[in-house]
Amino acid sequence: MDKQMFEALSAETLPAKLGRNAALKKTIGEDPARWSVKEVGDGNLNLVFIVTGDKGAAIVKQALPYVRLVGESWPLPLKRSFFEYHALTRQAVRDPGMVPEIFFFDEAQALIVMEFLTPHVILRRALIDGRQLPKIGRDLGLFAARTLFRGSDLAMATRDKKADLALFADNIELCDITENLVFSDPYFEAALNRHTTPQLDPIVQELRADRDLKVEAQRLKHLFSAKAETLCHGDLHTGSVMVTDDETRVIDPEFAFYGPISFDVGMLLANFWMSYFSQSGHEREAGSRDGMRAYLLDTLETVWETFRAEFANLWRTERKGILYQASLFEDRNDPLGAEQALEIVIDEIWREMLGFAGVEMHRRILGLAHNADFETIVDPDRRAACETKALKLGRHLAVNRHHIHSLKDIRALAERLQKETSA
Ligand code: SR1
Ligand code: MG
Repeated sequence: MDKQMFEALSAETLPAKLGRNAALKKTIGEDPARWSVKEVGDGNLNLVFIVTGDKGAAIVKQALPYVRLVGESWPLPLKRSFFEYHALTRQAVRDPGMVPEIFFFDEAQALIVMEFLTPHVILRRALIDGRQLPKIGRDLGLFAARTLFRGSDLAMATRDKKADLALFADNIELCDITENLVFSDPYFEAALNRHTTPQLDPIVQELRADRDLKVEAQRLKHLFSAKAETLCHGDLHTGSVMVTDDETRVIDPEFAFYGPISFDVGMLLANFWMSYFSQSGHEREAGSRDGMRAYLLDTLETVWETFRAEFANLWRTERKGILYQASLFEDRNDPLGAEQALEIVIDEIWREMLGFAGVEMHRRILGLAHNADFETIVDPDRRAACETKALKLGRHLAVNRHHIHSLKDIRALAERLQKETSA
């Protein structure tokens, strides 16, 4: 392909345009005339092709110069592909085996050729179908702890951290999307907002008039924009995870940026809580998804407990970066000092994580980018009843996060909300 001029691929043009690509030929077969190509992108931004040949298959992911969900009226730079590539290479080192293998990257064409994960499915789809995946809680907890600890000032030397911070600082437009879509738009009449109407109108009014909530949302936005403590995935929801019963893989880190350790964890847990409240919109008869609901709450507890335990393990074994040097604690025969600091750091992550989870639940129901958990509930009354419960829990998490001490307490509230019959 022409190295300079960006050209968007199509299923028809791909074999001719990439027919001489060595990585693709090696993976799927030498003869492009025998390749079959299917465009499968169902995300908000990019083209995704499955290319199959005599030898196998690969994914070709290409960024478009605009937001696919909205169209050409919302331009978006191609460089997000560069950040996705660099985030994937770092995650592959920090938690081996958890992200797809990259075969080829072309910056000018904003194109990544990567491993085709099969028979994996998107975790969000599996949860909508009521599937209970046994490994995801532990795998995702480990992934979050390893990538977030190892990408932070706790593990990195100052030169490496600053260089990486500078590299990812240019992911401006995608951070701008999150700053607006997650932390501000849901709380006023932003042009692209939508919600289930008229059913949610009263609660939407209430949330937009909620001063405490708006202040908390802005404090969280402040953390997002100013607390550059680690390389975050940036969009870690259940649509960014692919699963089988035995394997978990994390995809799509194009929103990668240096931000709070708590951000990815909060986003992820929010998506399990939303799945929890959406289950009654998918069950054939009342109560038939009780087991699934319990599984989701158990799983999010496993994510958090695994994250916390692995973070503590890395704190004790890999804390060689800028912060909380061993020379102040362990090396001076004061390991308890390091433990005291660990407790404070984890507590701060916990309180921030709850807030990020709260606003993520709001924006997926009130903003531009909704999620399939709720969107696939066809009956609007039923959908609104599920969404209302998630909005209430989101408000509680965002506003009361400094006074919530355990996931057990949140579980009790979620179960109580679930039992409420009316919207
Ligand atoms: C305009 S982009 C909307 C959303 O899609 C991505 O997956 C991110 O979650 C973003 O907020
Ligand atoms: Mg994505």
